[in-house]
Amino acid sequence: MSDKFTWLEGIPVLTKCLSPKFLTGEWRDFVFREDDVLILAFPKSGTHWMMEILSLIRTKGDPKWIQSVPIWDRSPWLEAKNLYEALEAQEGPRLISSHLPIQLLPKSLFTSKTKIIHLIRDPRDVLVSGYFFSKIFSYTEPSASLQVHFERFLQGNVSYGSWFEHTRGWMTMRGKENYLMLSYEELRRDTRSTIEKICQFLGKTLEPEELNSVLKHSSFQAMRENKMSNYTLADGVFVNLKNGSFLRKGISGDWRNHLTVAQAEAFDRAFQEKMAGLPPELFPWE
Ligand code: PPS
Repeated sequence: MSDKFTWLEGIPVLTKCLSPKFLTGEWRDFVFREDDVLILAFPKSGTHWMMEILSLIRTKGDPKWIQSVPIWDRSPWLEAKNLYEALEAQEGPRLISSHLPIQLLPKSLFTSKTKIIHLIRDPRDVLVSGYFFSKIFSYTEPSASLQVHFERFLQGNVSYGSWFEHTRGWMTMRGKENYLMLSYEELRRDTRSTIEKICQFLGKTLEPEELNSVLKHSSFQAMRENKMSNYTLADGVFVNLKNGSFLRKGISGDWRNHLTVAQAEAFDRAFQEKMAGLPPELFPWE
């Protein structure tokens, strides 16, 4: 792991992406509010999809907001440069995004009623998505090969550390009233019901045509075409889109097209070992 990373309590996070407040320790004083909604996901788990859905639920399906304001301003990253400062100044209700592991969240989160939506995804798809993302991301070197990326992922030597520890950590929140765990897989399988579940958790009601509009404007195709969400605004700065798309494939199970049988078996063994003791039904993929 290169010096492009800052180690926050043992977790590697890209220095260029971090708010200076994370370097000085001031992040610990960030105050969560009870009307905040926090989207929490390990990188490449569908965070932006959830950001788009929550933006659209907020506007009752009206696409004006998502088509005029960049996604990172609608749901700023807690840990990111500039956005942290913007969040502190923002009037509520705020949508906040983060990839941080639970131990790096400001303590105020755990005494507030902030609603937390934790999105998980089959880690094999997270790994593959992250490998392709490394080819378009300007702040890191592309992974030399999928095998190199595979090994780094299993060792937790990727941005935000170990998927396994990250997931186990956030899952300790299960059973708390203000915590909802969802999977990318259920969101793909039955987007409508999952959005209804989100609305129920947030205490929001949508009319049928409003729900239809949320579905329509948060679809993979719609997001790919929305320049406020597809990162074309950050092309040449944060990403190099000549090497691929930010919204790449948007499917479940793409790992089958990329991992060898030996890699898939090794992954399976690591998963069984690292996630031992957790109910298998928490992980709705095969
Ligand atoms: S990031 O950069 O870490 O915040 O990435 P993140 O947003 O968490 O995850 C990116 C993957 O989510 C897919 N995506 C979607 N899938 C289905 N439908 C919609 N609307 C959607 N929006 C984003 C995106 O394509 C990345 O997955 P891959 O497998 O690479 O396509």
